[in-house]
Amino acid sequence: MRKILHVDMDAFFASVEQLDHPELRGKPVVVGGSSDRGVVATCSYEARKYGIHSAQPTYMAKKLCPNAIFVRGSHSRYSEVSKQVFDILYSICDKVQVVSIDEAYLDVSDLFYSPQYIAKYIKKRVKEEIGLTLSVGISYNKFLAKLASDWNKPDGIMEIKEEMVPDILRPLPIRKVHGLGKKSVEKLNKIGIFTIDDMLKYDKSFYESFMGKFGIEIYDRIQGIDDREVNVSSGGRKSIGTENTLSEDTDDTEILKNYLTEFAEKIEQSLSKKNVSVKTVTIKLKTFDFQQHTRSKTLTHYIYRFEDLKQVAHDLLDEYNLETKVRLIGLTVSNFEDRQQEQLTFFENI
Ligand code: TTP
Ligand code: MG
Repeated sequence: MRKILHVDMDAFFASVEQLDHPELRGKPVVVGGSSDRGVVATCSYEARKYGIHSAQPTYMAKKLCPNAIFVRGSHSRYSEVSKQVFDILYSICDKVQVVSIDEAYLDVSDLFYSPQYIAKYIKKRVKEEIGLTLSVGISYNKFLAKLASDWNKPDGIMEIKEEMVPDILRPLPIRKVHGLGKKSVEKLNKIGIFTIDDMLKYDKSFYESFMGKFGIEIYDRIQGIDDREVNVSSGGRKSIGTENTLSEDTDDTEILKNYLTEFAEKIEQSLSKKNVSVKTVTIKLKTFDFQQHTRSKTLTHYIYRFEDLKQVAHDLLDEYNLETKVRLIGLTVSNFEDRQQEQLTFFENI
């Protein structure tokens, strides 16, 4: 039995806005076209209480909650945070399939730790290193894991075990069947099929004639069967990094260097797990006014040892003329190379 996690950020765009603009925290925030002709991309959980939701016309959202704060949002910022989240996932597990800007599947079958433990660990790291919450679904296939991540949102963990199927599936509305499009849902509704229980009354051939080959897959799915693999996203991971928002803005280089030292230690561990070296080291600083600055160095040789990573990071900070206070500091490495080569030389030297 496989162990699959589905990770999905909570109210993603809206949560990033609340992270970057503390005055929005605890408030109904709507991200999307703020003109009346626009639609809602997403909204904070505070706004959902009023009935606001994704894809709803903005004018309707305004009617439901006139006090809601409407923001246009910044896609490049969301991509940046998304990358940070996925970097954490990649540092935990090699089998990560990114499926959208805020969700991914992980196949953790081969990891030593239990899926519950890994789920808690992911949540803790994303909360501590980025400042956001997410929900994790755990099960033995992708369909059930995705269903589970939606179960206890926000900030939830839910596991669907084999013995819970089919009882947990039966009462669900058919729109919860991942893969059933809006049109199919409407068609099925028209002939009196509203829940998975209703769906189960028809056999495989019905779905085959209804939807073709995909119908067979859907038929399996409503019984909790889903053999789809977690496909490691193409290109895989291009960098490893870690960063921290400081508890207090500072321009003290000693404090900042301590952070870089700590990050270099973490990165050394990740590099060792993957058995790779790197050639490019980047430091990132976000100043108190949210301006982001990066400084990067590509070396002529590959490194992976803590001391080397730390040294390059400290040098980069020294070269950077720190004139303003910093609110966030990060360290990233990229340009990977397998360490195999080095090990060979090591053995040859014995
Ligand atoms: P979702 O994961 O569907 O929604 P969410 O993260 O905002 O809320 P939650 O998961 O807690 O229910 O989508 C992720 C992001 O994708 C979302 O923050 C904004 C964007 N999005 C749109 O722009 N338009 C849409 O119609 C939807 C559904 C999402
Ligand atoms: Mg989400």
